[in-house]
Amino acid sequence: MESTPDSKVLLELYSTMLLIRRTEEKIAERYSEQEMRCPTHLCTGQEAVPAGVCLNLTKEDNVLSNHRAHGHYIAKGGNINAMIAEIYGKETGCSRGRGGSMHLTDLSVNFVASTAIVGGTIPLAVGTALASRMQNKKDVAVAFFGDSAVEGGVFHEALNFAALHKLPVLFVCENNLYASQTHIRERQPEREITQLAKSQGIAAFKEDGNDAVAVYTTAKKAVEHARSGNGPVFLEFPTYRWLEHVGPNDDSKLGYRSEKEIQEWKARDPLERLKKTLLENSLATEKNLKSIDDEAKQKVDEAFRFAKGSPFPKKETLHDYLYCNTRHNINQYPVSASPGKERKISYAEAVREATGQAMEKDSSVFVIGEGVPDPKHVFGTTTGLREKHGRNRVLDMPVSENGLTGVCIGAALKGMKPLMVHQRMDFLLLALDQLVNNAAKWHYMFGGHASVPIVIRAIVGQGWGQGAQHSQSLHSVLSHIPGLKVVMPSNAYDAKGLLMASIEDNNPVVFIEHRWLHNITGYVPEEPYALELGKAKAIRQGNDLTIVAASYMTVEAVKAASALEGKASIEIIDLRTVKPLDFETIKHSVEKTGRLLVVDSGHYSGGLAGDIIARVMEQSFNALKAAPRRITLPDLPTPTSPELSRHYYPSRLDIIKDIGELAGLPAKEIRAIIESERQKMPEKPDVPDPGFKGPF
Ligand SMILES: Cc1ncc(C[n+]2csc(CCOP(=O)(O)OP(=O)(O)O)c2C)c(N)n1
Ligand SMILES: [Mg+2]
Repeated sequence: MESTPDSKVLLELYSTMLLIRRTEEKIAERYSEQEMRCPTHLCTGQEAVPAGVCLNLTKEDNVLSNHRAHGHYIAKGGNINAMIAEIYGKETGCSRGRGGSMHLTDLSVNFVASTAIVGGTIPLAVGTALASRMQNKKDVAVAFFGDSAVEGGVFHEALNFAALHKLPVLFVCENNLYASQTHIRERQPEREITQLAKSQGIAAFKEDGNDAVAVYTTAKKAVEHARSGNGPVFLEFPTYRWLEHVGPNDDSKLGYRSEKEIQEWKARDPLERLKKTLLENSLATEKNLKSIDDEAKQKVDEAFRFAKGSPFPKKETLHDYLYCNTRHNINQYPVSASPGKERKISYAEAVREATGQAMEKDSSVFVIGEGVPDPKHVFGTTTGLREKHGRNRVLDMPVSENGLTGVCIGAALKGMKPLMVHQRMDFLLLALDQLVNNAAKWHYMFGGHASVPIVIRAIVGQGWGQGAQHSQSLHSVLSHIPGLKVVMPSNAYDAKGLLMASIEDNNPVVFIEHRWLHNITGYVPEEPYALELGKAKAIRQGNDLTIVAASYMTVEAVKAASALEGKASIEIIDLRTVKPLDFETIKHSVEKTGRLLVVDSGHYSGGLAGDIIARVMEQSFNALKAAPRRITLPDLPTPTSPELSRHYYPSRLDIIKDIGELAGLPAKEIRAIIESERQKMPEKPDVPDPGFKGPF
């Protein structure tokens, strides 16, 4: 039999639970006034779990939660005035009114975040634990989630990684039997949820979630286990929410759960149970408990007064907190500087050198990715890094793209700088949830309170039979997402400078490398340097026509322009970063030349090329001498047959043809130039550069 915690602990448990209860009651009471205008998931009936778990934590321990977060926030010591102000959408809210009830944060007590995507913060909690480990700290992390979260892949990915690295994490499942209005038996087979964790080698326990003392004592042992370096623990606490899934109302008439069931659970009210224990054991008097209640009510009243009296964010601040500032510590090369002439290395070597130098300069940088330390070293871009920087900073990765992106985000939130590597951009698609819902949103959604300095390298493996799932160039998809930066260097010099800048940047950056560029050499200074993100570069000056290109298509554009030397004066703008887009440089060039050809390695519809042309039409229409054109991939998945690929991938030949038509050059001459260029191209036309030696 467990020894009962002392009266101080029990009274603390009671006052936290009561504060949560009174807060939720007041929200419910005021909700219909329509002053709180965001979805609000109340936890009335479930108070024992947050109170019992969090009472075992230190201020430094990290807590992450889900949509039903008020209890966790309060129990971790979050500022209740700021929480209510957040629900009211006020500037004084904990996320400055940008997040609402589902996006609470209070970093002063390491309540890291709550979010609206089921399961979404579980890997982040694991990431904060990874950061603690890397920083030699003793903090534990807690992920609170509901019973439906165990149905999602990211849950299993997070548990797998936490178990693999024996990270100090508590996975706390509040099993209230329902996901919205759907009973657990409609969603899960008849087995214990704890089995899921046990099968991953994780210690797992189930305890009555309406018994605050049981929750407290179970969590206490779990926290000790994790803090002592014995790895993660999974806790399931069956409990019950009294009110509707979202909103302030009783929903007993909706029909998805019976009145009898609700009444049975209400009879097991965790507050009443603890009150009974306190009184029966003479640990408190009715008077003591009344004064705790009065204090809770006072705090809640004050929080509502504060929230109602606070101002809304000013409309001028709508655009604030999209990106956070970065102060670069390494040399900033002006974009116009000519690169060092002393040494030529390949694009892949430039990426490796940038990574190694960033790791030397900043001990918070670590590299993680499938195959990063394996003998192929992600095509030579990570060779030697593990030997130099060790296993703790150069990690191989389970094949869990979404979960591990979440882990990296969590680590980034706690001061680490993860560099994640995907051998194929297609695999990044599995991580869109974490990348788009979390990394991209975080700074804005939490009112600028936190940033996610994460770099994700994604290699585009076009050609050589890569096929539909090993070749996609999805920069347009990513560019659509506010909050991300998307970088696409075309040469070794830019690759090094832009990667170093990306690693220093405090925002999430996707760094896209075209596989065909990896073996191309260029002049690269040996010392560390950073090139400004968001700045395009005119890499060739001209007056007749502007080509806008990025990544590998810049190479093709240069070859086309060289073939037309003396026939047309062509300016080439290498975008280098496609989000944020340096439209000013494009505009300036097009207003000079009057003709525009955009050459893009993405698809035709909804793409970067169409976006650039639309902006030119909007802003520089009168300067145009001809309708702008674009060369893109067709709107088709990639075929593998070399014969089909030849017609699928555009090349310098297509560029020459379009330039000829746009600039009104004699068709016969253009045909002759195309023919002569065709002779120079490699035998297998889907392998465009002789330096390219196949995919591996
Ligand atoms: C990935 C995802 N799918 C669907 C939803 C819609 N949704 C919001 S809450 C919820 C149910 C959550 O149930 P549970 O995890 O058991 O937590 P509870 O609400 O019971 O506390 C669902 C499905 C979502 N937010 N995220
Ligand atoms: Mg539930």
